[in-house]
Amino acid sequence: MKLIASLTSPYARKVRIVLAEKKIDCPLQEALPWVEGTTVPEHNPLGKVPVLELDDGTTLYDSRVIVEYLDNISPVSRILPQENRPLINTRRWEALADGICDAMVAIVLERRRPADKQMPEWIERQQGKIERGLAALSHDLGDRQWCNGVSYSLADIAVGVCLAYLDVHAPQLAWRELYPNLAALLERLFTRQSFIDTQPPAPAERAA
Ligand SMILES: N[C@@H](CCC(=O)N[C@@H](CS)C(=O)NCC(=O)O)C(=O)O
Repeated sequence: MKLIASLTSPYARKVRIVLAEKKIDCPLQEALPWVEGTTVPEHNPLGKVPVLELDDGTTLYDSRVIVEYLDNISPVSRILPQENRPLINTRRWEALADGICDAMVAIVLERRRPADKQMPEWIERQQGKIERGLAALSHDLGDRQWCNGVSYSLADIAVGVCLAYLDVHAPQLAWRELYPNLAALLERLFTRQSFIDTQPPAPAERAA
């Protein structure tokens, strides 16, 4: 089994954290989806990372499918609840956190276009998703220690990865002042080795 991923993708980071939490050994093959001649479409017709290649050559995508697969191949540190209601609740957190990342990625890509081709209304639309998404995350977390209330789960991993991604690409967003409960959650998450070990490379070292 190997993980095909970039070190900067928040979706790939979610998978890398799950691998670490579940103590699954899985080599990483670095692949950059945006560079000329990228090999990512050979593994995923959508041309996106992460992709998990199984020993029989089967490829799994996207990150949500991969994390479910990983949680089921090892009983160590289950990150998905077994019962339907808490499971769906966890998936809902993940959908929201991933959706905020989608909006941030869309802004990053738009800003890479020549200045005269960028669409401010498109960027504003994505910013609205991020702002409303953060407000919903904070509201739903309330004063609980973990997103699901009782224990650490995939919901916390997805939210933590999302907040850390915003820190890299939208440092001007004062989300910590607006939502101290999210700030406290991220601080708690960064005491975990899985979050520390999967930090993206500093901007100067970024390939893409
Ligand atoms: N929903 C997908 C999103 C994956 C995704 O958008 N990955 C980005 C990197 S952050 C990518 O590979 N984009 C290349 C493209 O869209 O062509 C997942 O969770 O895996």
